[in-house]
Amino acid sequence: MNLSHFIAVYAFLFYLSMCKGYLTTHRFFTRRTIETSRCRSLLSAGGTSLSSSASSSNVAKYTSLSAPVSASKVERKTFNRFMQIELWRTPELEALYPILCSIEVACRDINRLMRRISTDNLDGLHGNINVQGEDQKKLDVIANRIMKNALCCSGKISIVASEEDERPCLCSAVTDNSNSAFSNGEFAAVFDPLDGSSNIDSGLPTGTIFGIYQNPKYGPRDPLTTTTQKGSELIVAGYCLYSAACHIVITLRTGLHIFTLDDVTGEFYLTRSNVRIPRSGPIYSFNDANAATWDPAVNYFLSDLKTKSIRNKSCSKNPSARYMGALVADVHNILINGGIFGYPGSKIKPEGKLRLLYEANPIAMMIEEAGGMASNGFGRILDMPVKDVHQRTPLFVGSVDEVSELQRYMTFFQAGSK
Ligand code: FBP
Repeated sequence: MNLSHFIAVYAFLFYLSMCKGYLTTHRFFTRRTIETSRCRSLLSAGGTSLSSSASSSNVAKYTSLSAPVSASKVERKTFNRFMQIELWRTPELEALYPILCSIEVACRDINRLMRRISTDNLDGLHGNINVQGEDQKKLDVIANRIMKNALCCSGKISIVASEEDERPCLCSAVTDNSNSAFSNGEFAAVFDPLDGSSNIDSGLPTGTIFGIYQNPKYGPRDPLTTTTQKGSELIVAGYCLYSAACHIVITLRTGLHIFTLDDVTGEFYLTRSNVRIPRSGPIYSFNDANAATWDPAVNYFLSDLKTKSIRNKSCSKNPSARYMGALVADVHNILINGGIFGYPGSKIKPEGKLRLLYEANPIAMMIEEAGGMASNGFGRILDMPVKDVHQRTPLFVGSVDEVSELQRYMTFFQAGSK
């Protein structure tokens, strides 16, 4: 091979690589232009203008709505698929699957209604007073019906206890069907169908809280005994948050997992698994308006927290108050960012406002599963005996550093007052 041949071959190879480089860049820019124009048409449909800085990140995000299925979408696990695998791993809990599916369907239905409150005239009062002495909202009643039907029709639940009902009831009564499938279920469910009812009419976050117990193997299977088991007996606990996004947060005692509703596909997808709450965090969530009626220990704790004289090494951020008036929303914020939520007892109501069975217990189980702590100020919520379905308890829940500090203040000042 002489020099001219060598130069000719080299020139040809160089030409080839230039062609390849051009094609790739050309293909890249063409796709970017297509995506950007598709995104612009999507957003202009939504009447929003794109600032140049926002465009790149949003484009990628928005285009996922209508672009052909990208690799990541294929891998997303749906709630059902995740639960199938989870229960395959714990065969003794396999019977839970229809219950979990019915909870997912019920939460999706309630979420759909939450988004139609004003358009479908679902706001306002229903006209009844519930067992708590509260005016029932229309959606309290509807959500209660949706949850009861969904759980009882799973065929695995025999007894349900709801915040909105005076007494726990048999599923055969709920479904008005004496078919044994509705009374032989081996599980019982407790739930608050719509938590944060005071937020409904203003469209602020609300939620549904639920807990599942195994029916006692021996002894009477009467609704009261079955549903008034200690929180430590819960086998499933979860809540669904109806807010900017709709999340189901759930544990089967195998880690705490978050599923988010994709409004386009209508599916709940796993978005966070084995969630861990920060050991300490900046958020404190208390309804300060009641401070004058609280145990002084709570006020000392909060003032030291605010003045940073309680500062845990594991959190350098400044303390920050957040209170949304819905237990689910406030606890979800604490779960993600760390800190403490508290609804203390007061001089008028030493047992506080929140209900042990279907609010405090499920929340406590989830927070403990995420590495946090749940206390009534002096001890573990999950160890509290349940004497009555609508029994109330002071609740302090969140990061270990803050809740254990609160408990230390309560014990110290209580000891001091004796
Ligand atoms: P319900 O709405 O289910 O009755 O729940 C009680 C609740 O709304 C909690 O969600 C919330 O943490 C608390 O009461 C708010 O109470 P307050 O308005 O007294 O701060």
